[in-house]
Amino acid sequence: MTTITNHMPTAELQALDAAHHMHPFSTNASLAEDGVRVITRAKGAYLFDSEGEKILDAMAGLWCVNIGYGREELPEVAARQMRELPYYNTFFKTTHVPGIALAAKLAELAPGDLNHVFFAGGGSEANDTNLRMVRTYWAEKGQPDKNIIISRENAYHGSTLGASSLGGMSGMHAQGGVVPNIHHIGQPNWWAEGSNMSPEEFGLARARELEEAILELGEDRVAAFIAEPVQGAGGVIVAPDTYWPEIQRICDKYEILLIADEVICGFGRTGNWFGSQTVGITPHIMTIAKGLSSGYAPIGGSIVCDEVAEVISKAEFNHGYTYSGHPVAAAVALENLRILEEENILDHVRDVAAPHLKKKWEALADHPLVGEARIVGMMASIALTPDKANRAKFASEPGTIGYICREHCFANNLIMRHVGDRMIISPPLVMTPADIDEMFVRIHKSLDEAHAEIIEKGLMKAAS
Ligand code: PXG
Repeated sequence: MTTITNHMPTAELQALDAAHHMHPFSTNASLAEDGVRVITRAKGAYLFDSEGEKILDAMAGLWCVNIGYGREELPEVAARQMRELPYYNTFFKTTHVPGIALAAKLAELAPGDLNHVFFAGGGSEANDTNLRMVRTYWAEKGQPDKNIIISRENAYHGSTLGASSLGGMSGMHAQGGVVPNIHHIGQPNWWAEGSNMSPEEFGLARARELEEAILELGEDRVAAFIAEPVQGAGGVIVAPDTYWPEIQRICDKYEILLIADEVICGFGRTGNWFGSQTVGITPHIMTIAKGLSSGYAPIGGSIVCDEVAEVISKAEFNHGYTYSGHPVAAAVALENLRILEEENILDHVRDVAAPHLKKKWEALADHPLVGEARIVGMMASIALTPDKANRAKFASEPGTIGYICREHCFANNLIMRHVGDRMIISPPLVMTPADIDEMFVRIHKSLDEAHAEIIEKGLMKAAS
């Protein structure tokens, strides 16, 4: 492999970055002070930085590099497609072969009658599509007032104004406002919010908030419910077992469209092609992105069921992106799906990687800093706590302890993220047991060091 090594010294790159590059979800002034890490290349589950450090990427980039870094087939396909047809649109009575082939392949992989694909550049755009699509669906059926979408607090559905309005991140709502007619119910986060209910009771109670909201808002006003099968960016929140069957019952009873946001859960992350299959739901629309191309090219979309697609097909749908179904991104995604399928990577997840990870992950609950340890397939979280018997929160500002822990991970060349005081991972699906063992060496070291620092600073204190 040829490697670009003749880049500028790290300090110069950092200075240029600080001067000109605005980073997402960051306080850019303090980033500029601290200096960013410059990632220069990657292979398998490992990143390399401009200082030559080798870093274990337990987040698969941003939950997306499912097949791992450095697969030669994808750049080859991309180069071939760029030479043949680098770009054309699908707007005006035209189409192209990669777009056709990818839509057909997704219809084959998706469960039930999810047979139609509307492409987007990523997950946020796809959720904006969904917002317009479900409202258009009910308007076409003569119910234009059936336009409220119910979502959940602490959900993440993307960063555009539409997608972030669907999401339940209050910090995002505060910057730039929200799209009207979106209503939020509570999230099924038993550890943080279950008070003295059992997980099963709490799962039912949180699902029934959907029914209560529908009854309060009016059945004739609610168009759809959107949710991630497992909340990702919210902290890998795994709902209690009672939750999803009740959600499905309520959507069926009140004829509410169910949108499963599969941007993280899709393409093997939970051990099935889609998280909906893992949690046992039948959505009308699935949002896809990330693992669709393993992050090698930006592409997302909505996979839509026969009924919704048929109704939409009768109207002119005034919606689309320049890069909807971009031929290079579509060709790369197809090649990624071929690798996932032909190399039986889902079997590897189910039979090898996820069971190995699960055994070790659940044992983390014995660590003095760790409360619950949750895992589904290859996405997992731990809740840090000063007092696990009482599921206590820390007295410090939320996120303080998680940040300390993350800094130790970073120093130990491990990318493990924090969301508040939860630590999360979502590693490449192709991790071997040896990679996983190496990851746990770094996790244990980081947790132990974080624990020592937290004690030393007098922060091992519960909120009153
Ligand atoms: N839905 C879900 C469930 C996501 O996780 C999106 C939609 C938006 O996709 P795009 O491709 O537009 O980014 C996402 C993206 C984090 C983090 O901090 C997570 C995402 C994006 C950025 C940061 O964990 N998920």
